[in-house]
Amino acid sequence: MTAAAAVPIRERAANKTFDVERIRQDFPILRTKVHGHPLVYLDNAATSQKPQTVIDALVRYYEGENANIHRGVHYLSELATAEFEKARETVRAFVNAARASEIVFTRGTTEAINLVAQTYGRVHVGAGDEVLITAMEHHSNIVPWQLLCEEKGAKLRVAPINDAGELLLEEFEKLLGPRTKVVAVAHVSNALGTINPLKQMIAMAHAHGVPVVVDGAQAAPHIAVDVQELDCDFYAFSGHKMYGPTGIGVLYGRHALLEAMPPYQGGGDMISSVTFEKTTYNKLPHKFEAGTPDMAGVAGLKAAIEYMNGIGIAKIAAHEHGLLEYATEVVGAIEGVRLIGTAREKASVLSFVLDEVHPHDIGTILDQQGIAVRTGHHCAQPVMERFSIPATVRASFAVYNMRAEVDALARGIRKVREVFA
Ligand code: 7TS
Repeated sequence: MTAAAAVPIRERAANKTFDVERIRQDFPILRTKVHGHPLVYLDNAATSQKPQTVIDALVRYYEGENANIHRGVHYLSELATAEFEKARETVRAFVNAARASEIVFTRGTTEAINLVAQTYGRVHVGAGDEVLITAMEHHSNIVPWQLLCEEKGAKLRVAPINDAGELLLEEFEKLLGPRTKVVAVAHVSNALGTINPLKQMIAMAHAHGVPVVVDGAQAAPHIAVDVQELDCDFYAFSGHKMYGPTGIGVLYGRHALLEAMPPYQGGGDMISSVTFEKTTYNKLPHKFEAGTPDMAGVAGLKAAIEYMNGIGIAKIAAHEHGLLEYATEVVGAIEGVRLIGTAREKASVLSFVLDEVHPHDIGTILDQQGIAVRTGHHCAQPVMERFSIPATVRASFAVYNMRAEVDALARGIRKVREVFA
């Protein structure tokens, strides 16, 4: 065996130089012209674009593999089932779960969190109990817990953040107590870009015997995730934010917890046997996958993970971090710009406000120059309230973005200032 062959493919790829122009060729949509300008797509936190290999995987699925899974004895059904379970193994390796049966396919992060709230939550949270979240959560990691707390007469507690958008870890720890039954926290904030000190938070929660649900929607596309190293109990993420198709996502759950939880939805595939008197449930993870799943979406998600692995998550993270630092510098230097979210540890997201100009007006003027950003509250209204602003402009980066696009953004913002001068 040669020395090169001894190095895993993923690491070999990570050692190659990073060629963003080459990567851009993989994404057909990046050739789009918007109002006569090349598209500058900086709305990746909302959803990322898809490489050709992911688009091809969807086509390949429908052209050559489509059949319902886990039920047929015929060729196509067996092929589709095998591909589906291979994809589960790809996801397992991506987050380094101990077992493939800990990987549950869902519609996305939102459904994954609701699943935990409605199963684990409904069993373990009672009247007077508490669910602890943070002040930087997306609505998807607030409302499912609010619904649970309302139903059970429990209380939602919120750990505060500082002016930089960093969690106050000591306050978080103080809020953990005998009544805390679940901690639910973002790995990376979608509105601020803050990377939370998850390992410490999880250790603190576990010291109180409390399981931790991680909303990984904004982390999985950008930084390496290792659920065993984090020691988290649940980890949720969405395919569409990490170069995969829409409509598919993942819930990782610790085996013993998933095993003890009641099912989420009832239907086909999640059962072992059904009589009118009694139903017994299927083994993990099928117990949580009622009905025909998004088989094409799963094939696309597998292709997306393979695409990311081909580049290497370390390379992706380093490239995006470089862009974020550069953008922080050039956008931050524009007169009138106030950055929202200046944590020391950040990923992908640059949120800002500009003088008295409403973010929607900024977004509209940027769009005229082909620049796609998100404006609004980013489904994190409590974050806006924390900073006493109605909305921000948010640029969020992906592997295919370039420094030239950051320059275009900065030019666009200066243009907005001229228009409103
Ligand atoms: N959690 C976080 C941190 C998110 O950023 C999002 C989506 C979700 C959960 C929900 O993910 P879904 O795939 O189930 O919808 N965030 C955004 C955003 O920032 N802009 O549009 C969607």
